[in-house]
Amino acid sequence: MRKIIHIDMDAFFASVEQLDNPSLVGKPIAIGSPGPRGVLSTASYEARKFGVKSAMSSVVAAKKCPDLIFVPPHFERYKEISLQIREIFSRYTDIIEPLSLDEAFLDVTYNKIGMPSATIIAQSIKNDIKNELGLIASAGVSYNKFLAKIASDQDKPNGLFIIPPKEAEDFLLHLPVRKFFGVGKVTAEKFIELGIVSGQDLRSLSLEFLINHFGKSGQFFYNVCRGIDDRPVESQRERKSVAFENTFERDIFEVTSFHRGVTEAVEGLWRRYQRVGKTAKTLQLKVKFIDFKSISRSLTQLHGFTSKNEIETIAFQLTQQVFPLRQPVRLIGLQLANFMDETPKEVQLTMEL
Ligand code: TTP
Ligand code: MG
Repeated sequence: MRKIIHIDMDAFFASVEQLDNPSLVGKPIAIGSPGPRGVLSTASYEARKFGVKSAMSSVVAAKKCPDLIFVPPHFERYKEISLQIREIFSRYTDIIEPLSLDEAFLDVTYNKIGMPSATIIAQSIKNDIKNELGLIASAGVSYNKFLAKIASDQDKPNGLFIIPPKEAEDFLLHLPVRKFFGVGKVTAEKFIELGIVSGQDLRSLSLEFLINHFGKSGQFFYNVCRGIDDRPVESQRERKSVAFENTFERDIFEVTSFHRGVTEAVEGLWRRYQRVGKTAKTLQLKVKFIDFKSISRSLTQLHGFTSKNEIETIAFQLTQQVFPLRQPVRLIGLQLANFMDETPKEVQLTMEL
């Protein structure tokens, strides 16, 4: 039986800003621009009480929380702290798989301090992060990645949640499927359509049914709702790309809907890109048609993509290359790849004041 820890920092960007500017401590703050097109990266827990959260438009956020303080992001600083957090992890194990700047899986089955309890290690990591960096992390502990990831989210902020093997089954039966790691918006909607709400509902379905409805992910869902996930924590794995795909409920054919789809994909991609902490040089547009055939167009710029506007401009240039459409489209995807080796340039949110 393995011992896996998932660590996820609390309100990461916002907490770093509060750390660096004590006048923001205890206040509702949001990372992003207050302008009409601004979208929040995240918000402090003080702001979340008002319903303010990641990916919310700044205008909506300001309505929910009139005292909200907008703070521009400092990506270089988040990256620096992220490396310091990884140094702390490396005191306990070398099997570390970072998922983004603020979260990582650790396999501590065999660890550097010879500690048999993964819970004590998780507590110790949380203490190190608090004492040395002044930041709060939440931790999840279990026997596989899927459960550890869900566990770290259970008790936020400042959480430490353990799912022991004998409790996993019961825990999963009561878990809403939208909390299952790997369930995006489209899958969640599909689950709802099929009347699948809880882990228990999912468990009542046959492998055949799941594969028919969810393709390759069917096998994954079949396993994880039974607490089975054998994926190793991969320390060597380096992120090669970041992507966002938009599948449409109705196939689209005309330019306006296509453009709307691209704009949404840019928004989604930018949200993910900000968390990666690297600068990519290549943007690729993928279009999948109703016959499931796809085409892609890409563009490489040597100085890399550092703003949402830039991604949007190039995405629309690539869009021109796929028109006229030969048949209706069911999916639009955007991907950034070809990361720069050197320290990334400061990625900046376009300030729309
Ligand atoms: P998260 O771990 O999802 O969020 P969080 O750390 O702010 O809050 P918590 O974990 O306590 O719920 O993401 C980590 C950072 O990634 C977050 O601080 C900002 C950035 N981010 C975005 O820029 N856009 C997004 O949509 C999300 C979800 C995160
Ligand atoms: Mg976090």
